[in-house]
Amino acid sequence: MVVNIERLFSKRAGRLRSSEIRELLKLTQIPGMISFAGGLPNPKAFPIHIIRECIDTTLKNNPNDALQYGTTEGVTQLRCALAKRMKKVKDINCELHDVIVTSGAQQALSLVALCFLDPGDTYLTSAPAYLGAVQAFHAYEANCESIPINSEGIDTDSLRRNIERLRRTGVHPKFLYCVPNFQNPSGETMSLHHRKELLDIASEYDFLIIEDDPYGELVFEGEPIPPIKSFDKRGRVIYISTFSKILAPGFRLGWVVASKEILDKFILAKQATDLCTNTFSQYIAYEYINGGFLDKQVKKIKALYKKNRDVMIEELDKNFPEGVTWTIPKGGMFIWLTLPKTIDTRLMFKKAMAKKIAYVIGEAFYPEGGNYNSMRLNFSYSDEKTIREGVRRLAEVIKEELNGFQRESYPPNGV
Ligand code: PMP
Ligand code: G9A
Repeated sequence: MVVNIERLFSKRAGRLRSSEIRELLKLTQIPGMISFAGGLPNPKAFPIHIIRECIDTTLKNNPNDALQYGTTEGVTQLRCALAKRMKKVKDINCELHDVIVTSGAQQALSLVALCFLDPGDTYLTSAPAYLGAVQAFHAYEANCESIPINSEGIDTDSLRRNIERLRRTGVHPKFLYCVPNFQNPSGETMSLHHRKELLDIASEYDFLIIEDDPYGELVFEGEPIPPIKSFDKRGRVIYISTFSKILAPGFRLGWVVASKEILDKFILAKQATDLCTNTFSQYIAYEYINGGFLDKQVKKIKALYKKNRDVMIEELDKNFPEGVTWTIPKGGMFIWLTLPKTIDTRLMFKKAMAKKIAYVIGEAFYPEGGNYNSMRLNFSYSDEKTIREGVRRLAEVIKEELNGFQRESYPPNGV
C-alpha cells in the first residue's frame, strides 16, 4: 500500500512555504541568464588562497578538535574573537559568554521562532522584510503584523499606532524583527534616532528586538551607525550576524549576541537541531580572523560592491523610463525599485525570463502581499559588463510593458 504521507505530516509541516528566492537561485544555472535575483556574494571576492592557508593551519594546529564534534555554543577561540570584533567594530560590549555561533544567521532566526513563538502569538516586522525570516517565523503558526518602512527605517508612528490597536484587542507582540543596515530587500538604513526610539518603544511596550545585521560592515559611504544592541542595557535586543557576506556563505557560520537567559534557551534548542555548528568551518574562520585577514577582506568586498552599485545606478539613470524610482543604498547588496502602478512585476516576470533577465518580485517581501509594482535587484553578484547588459534588458522589458499597457488601455476595451 502506498503511504498517505500527507495525512501523517504535522500541521507545522503543512505551513512550510517555499522561498521565492531559493527557487529563483536555480535560474542562475540557465545559460545566458542574467540574475539580479538571489542575494549572492560575488565569488570573485572569495579569498581562496587565504582560506587554503587557514585550512592548513587548522589541520596543523588543531586537527583533532577541528574534526571532532564541538560544544553547542561554538568553538571558544572563535567566540572570543567574535566578542572582540563586536566590541571593536560595533561598540557592543560583550565577552565570550555573550556570543554563540550558529549554522548561519538563518539558524539563529529559526531559534528565535522556536524559542519565542507559540501558535497564535504575534510578532512585528518591517515591510518589506527579509523573506527567510518571515519563512522561519511563519512555520511556528504565529501572526505577523507588518510595519511600513521609510527612508529612516521603520515608521515609528505607524509602529505605535499598530501596537496600540493590537493592545486594544488583548494582543501583545513578542518581538519586532528588523534589518537596520542596508536592509534586505530595500537597501534602506535606519537612522540613529530611529534606532534609539525603537529601543524606547520596545521597553515601553515590553517586547524584544531581533536585530539582523548581515550587511552592517559593507558600508560604502558615510559613518557606520551603531547597532541597536550597543544601546541595550537590559537584554532586550537579540543581535544576529553572519560570515556569509564578509567571508563566504558556504561556511554556514553565523552568531548571536544576547542575554544569558536567551542564549541558554537557544543552546538547548540548537542541541536538538544540529548538536553543534560545523566545527571545521569554525576553526578556519577563527584562523581567518586571528591572521588579521578579515579587515582586508571587508575592504576588498566594499570596493567591489560599491563599484557595482555605482554601475547599476548609472545604467538605471541612463536606461529606465520616467515613473520608475529606486533607492540608492549606502552599502549592502540590494536596490529596491518602485514602478508605475500599471505594472505588475509578477506578470512581467515571464517576459523578463524570455529576455533572460531575473529579479525578485516585490510582493515576495510583504508578508501580507501587495506592492505588485516593486522589485528587488541584487548588484553584488554580477560583474560590471553583466550589470550594464542586465539593466538594459530590464529597461526594454519595462518599456514594452508600459507601451503594452497604453495600447491595451487606449481606446478602452479595445474598441
Ligand atoms: N538575514 C538576512 C537579512 C539575510 O539577507 C540573510 C541571507 N541573505 C540571512 C539572514 C541568512 O544568512 P546566512 O547565510 O548567514 O544564513
Ligand atoms: O536564500 C539564500 O540563498 C540567501 C539569499 C537571500 C536573499 O536573496 O535575500
